Amino acid sequence: MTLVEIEQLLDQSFVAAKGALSGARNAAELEAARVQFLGQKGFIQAAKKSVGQLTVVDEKKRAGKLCNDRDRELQEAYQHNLSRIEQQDRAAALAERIDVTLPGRRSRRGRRHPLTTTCDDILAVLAGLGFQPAEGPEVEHDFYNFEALNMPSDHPARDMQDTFYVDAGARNDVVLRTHTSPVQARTMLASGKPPIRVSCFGRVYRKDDDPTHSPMFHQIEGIYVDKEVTFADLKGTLQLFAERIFAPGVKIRMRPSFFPFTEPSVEVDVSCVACGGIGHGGSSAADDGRCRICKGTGFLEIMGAGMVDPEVFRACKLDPDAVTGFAFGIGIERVALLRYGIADIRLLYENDERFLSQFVG
Ligand code: 2NL
Repeated sequence: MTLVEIEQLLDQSFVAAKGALSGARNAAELEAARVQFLGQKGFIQAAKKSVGQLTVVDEKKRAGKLCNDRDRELQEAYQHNLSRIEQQDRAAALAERIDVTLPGRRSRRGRRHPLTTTCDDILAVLAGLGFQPAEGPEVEHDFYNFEALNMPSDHPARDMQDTFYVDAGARNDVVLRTHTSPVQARTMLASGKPPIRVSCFGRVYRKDDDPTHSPMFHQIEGIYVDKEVTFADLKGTLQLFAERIFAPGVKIRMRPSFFPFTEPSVEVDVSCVACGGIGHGGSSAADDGRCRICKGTGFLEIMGAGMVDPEVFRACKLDPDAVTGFAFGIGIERVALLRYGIADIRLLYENDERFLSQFVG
């Protein structure tokens, strides 16, 4: 290269090099520019090599000085920008640092849903009486949901109006369980050997939808099967159950009723928790003086119960001449509404934080 060519090279590349070294926005960009322009393969090094090949001493001096001037200026631009980027990175790191002296953010504690609390409490009382908790499928066969429970195919409770049928291809005998009884039927069939004492809980489904009925609700059923289980055993069990769920001293009352799976069948009431069974006066009295919880009757219906029907034992492969048993079914929503004085069942399903936060459970 001639002197003129070296000068041209230094002039042409200088502007781009200075722009890149001064304009790099971060450490990576700056390093790339340094390698490109100031590195071994950069134009400064190329120019310096050519200077060594010049033969005229005067030209060599001039070209050498120009090389060194350009080199120094670019090194300065590099150093200047490097300091700026380092400063910028330190500031960013500082901004991210955690101030351990700041007060912590309080995370709000969740609580159990009133239905969960009610269900857990009922299961705990039943466990204390020897009932083992059991669960089963919510999508059930007609056999376990109806047939095994003495509800043959022409039984009105199977009516399309009450039961959700599941589209199961060729089969037309798959339902959403309408009660938790199929779990007991399965338990009897699986165990085959009394004593059997289980509590079955979970979601059940019926084609109901109005202010007091939801198409999905929760049930707990209990069954006790053994030699010589009597109606007196049922009564004693339910008396103890009511006292533990509501309060010591509550009375229970049985009224004749009908269920396909029990004979005899009863409806079970407890004395009203609001008026103490009197039916009027006190803090629960409405304008007409009658208790607004029990509507003046002094009692609240909480469950259905009865002695297991012999036909149920037969369907579940137990000998009705050898064993007897009692069973009962509780609607959990109804008990929760009574316990907490909740007026509308829909509040239990809306998950409104303002409602749920009132329950300590
Ligand atoms: C109600 C009535 C009841 C049963 C459920 C039952 C289960 C088997 C055999 C016999 Cl496997 N009975 N369950 C018995 C009587 C009443 O529930 O109104 N529940 C909310």
